[in-house]
Amino acid sequence: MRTTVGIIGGGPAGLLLARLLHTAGIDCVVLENRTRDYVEQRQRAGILEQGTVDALRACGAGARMDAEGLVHDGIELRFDRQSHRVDFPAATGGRSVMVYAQTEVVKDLIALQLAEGPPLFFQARALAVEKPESDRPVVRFSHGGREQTLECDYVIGCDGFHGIARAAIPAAVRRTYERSYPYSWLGILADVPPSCDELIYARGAGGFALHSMRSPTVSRFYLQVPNGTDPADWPDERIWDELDRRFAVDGGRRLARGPVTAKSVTPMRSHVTEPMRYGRLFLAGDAAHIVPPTGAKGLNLAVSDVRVLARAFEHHRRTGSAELLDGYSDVCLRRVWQATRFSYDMTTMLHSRPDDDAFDERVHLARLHRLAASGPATAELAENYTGLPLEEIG
Ligand code: RFL
Ligand code: PHB
Repeated sequence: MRTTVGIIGGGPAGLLLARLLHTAGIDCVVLENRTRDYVEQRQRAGILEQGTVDALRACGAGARMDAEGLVHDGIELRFDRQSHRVDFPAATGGRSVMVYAQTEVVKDLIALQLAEGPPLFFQARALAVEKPESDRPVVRFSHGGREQTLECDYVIGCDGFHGIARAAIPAAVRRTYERSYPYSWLGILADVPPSCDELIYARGAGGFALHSMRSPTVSRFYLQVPNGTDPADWPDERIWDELDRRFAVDGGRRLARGPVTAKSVTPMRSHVTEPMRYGRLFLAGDAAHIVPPTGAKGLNLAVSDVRVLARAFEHHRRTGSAELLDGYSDVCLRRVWQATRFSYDMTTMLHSRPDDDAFDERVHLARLHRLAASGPATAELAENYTGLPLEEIG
């Protein structure tokens, strides 16, 4: 098989890139390891930045998002048994976010791609990227029980944190920066209307908790738990009791409870690989970087990477200049490090480390009080949460 751009991975990064290239008239092929059903059901992100929303609309994937997504103009911070609202439009000159699940974004992009192209193969597992430094890199993959090759002008690794593309950058060139955190998130989905209008991020007794939502009838919750936690140790009643404890505010009400339909534990990690390009191999999304989910940045970073990349391919096709392709890694990494810093700050401020003492606790609370009380501190959170504009990262 032969194509211009070979894309490994049919998650949000790979699917959106394929759509953007297709609308720019550049041919590509997507290889996805899993089945369509698996990819569409994988529970992950829920918050789309303004720029992500705009990009989905612009490429024709915004109709259901606009009909079913929930526009949110703020979040609530809870600590010290009190709640404080962060008003996004007031702090950012009008920006907001959209609550629309990653599962739905992926369904919309897959439906478009199967209807209009370019080719998308499920259960096609990339095995290796060969000759990335040459003009004709090759992806070796297995599909339909046999090994095949995809010859490309360019290869894009959109294959997530556990993919194979990153390893094709020689170790002598590749640098990684990592931080793991001494806690994980227990995430649940529940068939119950949300007990709030906006997301609640809480630093409560016993640690962090987050109240999010998927729709007017489905709620999503996360609880900080120790690393290595087995979800089986958290029966539903224990989860609801702990959520009530962590969200408790003076004069507040208990959460509405309902059937828990999914339960899983996610470790927290920061990881950045540099550079994001080697020869004709480019990395995008989780293949190049992971952030802890506290800042809701992972999916949005994947989207901004592929927007930058699609623009560079389109510019190359129109002008013959490789200037934007050459700048891809530097442009993306500036944004990636801003999101890494923001996610790190949100995570450390809102979680309790097992070794925190009373001094640490007071410092974390002081940071939160400052955030709630100061215009510039609030604006800093709001600008990062709603998403820094693509062009304005220095
Ligand atoms: P994905 O989604 O991991 O997709 C990679 C795809 O590549 C496939 N693949 C291969 N295909 C072929 N050959 C191979 N050898 C392959 N190896 C892998 C995989 O099957 C998969 O389909 O990466 P992508 O596209 O870069 O997208 C990144 C996002 O999925 C991720 O950053 C977010 O989910 C992170 N995240 C959040 N991001 C946000 O922006 N807002 C949020 O509110 C948010 N909440 C979250 C999150 C992630 C979470 N978890 C579970 C880590 C909440 C959680 C709990
Ligand atoms: C989610 O709804 O899954 C979600 C929302 C906000 C986050 C992380 C996850 O920061």
